[in-house]
Parts: sequence; structure tokens; C-alpha cells
Amino acid sequence: MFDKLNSRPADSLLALIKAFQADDRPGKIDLGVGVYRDTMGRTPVMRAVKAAEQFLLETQDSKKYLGPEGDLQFVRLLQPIIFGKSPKFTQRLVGIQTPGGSGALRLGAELIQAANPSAKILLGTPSWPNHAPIFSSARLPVKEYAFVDLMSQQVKFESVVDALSSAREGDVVLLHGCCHNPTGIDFTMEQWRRITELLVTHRLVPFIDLAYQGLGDGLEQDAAPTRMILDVVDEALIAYSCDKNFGLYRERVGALYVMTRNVDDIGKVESNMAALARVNWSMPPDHGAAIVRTILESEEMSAMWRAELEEMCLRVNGNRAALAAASPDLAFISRQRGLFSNLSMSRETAVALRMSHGIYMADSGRMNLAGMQPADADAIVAALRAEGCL
Ligand code: PLP
Ligand code: TYF
Repeated sequence: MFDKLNSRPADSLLALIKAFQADDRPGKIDLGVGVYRDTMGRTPVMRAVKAAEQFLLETQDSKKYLGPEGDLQFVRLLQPIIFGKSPKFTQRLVGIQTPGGSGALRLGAELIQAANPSAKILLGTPSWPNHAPIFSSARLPVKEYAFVDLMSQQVKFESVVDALSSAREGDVVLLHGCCHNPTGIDFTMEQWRRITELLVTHRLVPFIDLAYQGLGDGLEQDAAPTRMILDVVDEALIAYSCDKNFGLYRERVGALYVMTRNVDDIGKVESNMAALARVNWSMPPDHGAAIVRTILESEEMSAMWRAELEEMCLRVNGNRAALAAASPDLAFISRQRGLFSNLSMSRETAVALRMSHGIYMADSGRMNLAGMQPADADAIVAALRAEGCL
């Protein structure tokens, strides 16, 4: 039967990792896959994570099954960080541990499909390339609309308003909670307010993807739009990832939270999430979530984590400032947030930047700004000029 299969393209972002490794030119710069890098170009294990792993090594006395919900103390301890100290909607909130934010997106999509088979999901483009395939493969129809104009680096807000205004009651709207991937362009608070109004007026359900909390303007600021929306809508889903802000990538740490209209619906949602987890992965992997729980249970480790996350955030924003200072044509980069910025360029240009200049970015023109040092800004600007991007 396998001879009937067609080959499928590899993930071009992940393919860049290997291409960069194979390049032996000394000045090469990796702006490809979205991982944080420090001043030495490394993606380190965070200090608090090392401390928590040490603690777990010494104290963990069993690895017996926890169940499809995973580590519920992990799920609970993350809540105040995401939703604030005592939000009025706490009683209507239920969460489950998932394998990364990706697992949360998949589980959320399946839950939506089970609850409302006629729902569509609205997705602004460009978006993270895995969004549409994850939703479609869960049989949740995707309706795309234009979110950003890369030439002007501006949100197409009229297009966003049109898409939400013409959606049907019960449709779902995917929103990047902060640090938009791939553009770094987040809505202003004024725009978030308008979106919140539209969600309420048209009875739409927000599905918030929060994969970079703390890497934009800080933990609190990055959660502000999510909290504002949850304060007023009836129902919502939040796909959370700890893989970037705890540097746990390959450990696959995430959670799906669902806010229901009525407290009475919590039990139904809980049992459906557990049933869907069972048929997908049975139970989520433990180690990464145990690390996050251990950090959040300890004041000392939490303080270490917050301090290092802040250093990371400042470094990325410093790189943004360095690029903006190196060319007035890149001034917009200092106004964007998170790891990414997406220049408007052809695939051929992105390939030429790799081949002729050793500057690796996604074929789409997306750059991971954590991959550079401030001192690289001039070389990046010179290469962009040489290829006609500026
Ligand atoms: N959502 C966005 C926007 C992302 O960039 C990522 C990155 O991987 C994810 C979700 C998934 O995160 P995870 O690695 O935790 O699955
Ligand atoms: O967008 C990125 O680079 C990160 C990492 O299939 C990533 O979100 C990229 C591709 C992929 C999974 C994760």
C-alpha cells in the first residue's frame, strides 16, 4: 500500500537548520527557525530549568502514569501568569496539559469540531505555516483573510474587520496573543478593543495562540490583550506554549485552556478534552511540565526564570533597535515585537541571501531576530541592499 503514497514537502523552516549547519563560512548568520539565541549564538538551557532538573533528579520518586490531563498542578500554576491573579472568569476556565502549543492547537481544533461541526476558523495571513494544516487535518474548515501588507508592514485592519463582520455566529477566530509569527506585527490596544467588540457583537469564539508570552514587552504586557478579551466574551480557547519562554522546545510543553459560557459546562469540556487527548497521545510527556511546575512552585526558581526571560526579551528588542539604527528603511523593525519580522521578498532573494551572503532566513523573508548580534546589523543591511531589498 505504501507505494500509493505521494511524497510530501519537508518543513522548509526545519530544513534550514541542517542547511545552516552544513555551511562552513565563518560569517554566516542564522535568522531561520524560531528559537532564542544568546550573545554566543547558543540556545541555552535556562538557569531555572537546570535548577529544577537538578531538584527533580534528586526528589522525583516515581514516573507512574498521571492520566490524559497530565500535570494539573502545572496547568493551575500557569493560570495566574496567563490570566492574572484572580480574574472574574476563573470558575469558567478549565485546562489540560498538551504536547506543546501544537498539541493544544490540535486538541482545541478537535474540540471545536466536536462541539460545533459547522464552525469555521478564521485565519489572518500570513500566519505560522502549521496553523492551517493543523486545523484542516482536524476537519475544521479554514477561512483565510489578509492580515498584513508586507510591503508597507501595516495591519490591513479593514480586511480584519470585514472578515470578522461577515463571519457566522459560532465561528472561531485564531488570534496571536502577542509576538505575531511571522510578522512581529501585533494589534494596538485600540485595535484589540475593536476586535473584542466585533467578537461580542457577532458572537464569535476567539482561539488565542499564546506561544511567546514574555518575549515581546514582558509577561504582563504580553498577556493584556488575552485578558481583555476573556473579560468580556462568553467562550474562548487558549493554546499556550512554554517551549519558548522556558526554552524547553524539544520537551514539548503546553496547555489548552477553555473558557465556557456557564460553570455547568466545565465538566463536559473536561471530559471531552481528556477523551480527545486519549485518542491522540494518551497522556502528554511529563518532564518539561514537571520542570515548569517545579519552577513555579519555588519563589527562588521563579525569580531566576523571570529575570532570565527579561534578559532574553531585552536582547531581542536590542537587536531590533540595532537593525532599525543601521537603516532607516528598517525602522519598522523596532516597532514590532517577538522573535520575528517578515520582509517583503521573493523566494529567490531569500535563497540569494543564503548563497551569496551566508544569511539564513525563511524562504518567505521571515527573519528570527534572536539569531543575530547587534554587531551583525551592518552586514545584514549591506546584504539586503545588495539584493535589492532596501
Ligand atoms: N504557535 C506559534 C505561533 C508558534 O510559533 C509555535 C512554534 O513552535 C507554536 C504555536 C507551537 O509551539 P510548540 O513548539 O510548543 O508546539
Ligand atoms: O516558526 C518557528 O520557527 C517556530 C518553530 O514545524 C517551528 O515556531 C517551526 C516549524 C515547525 C515547528 C516549529
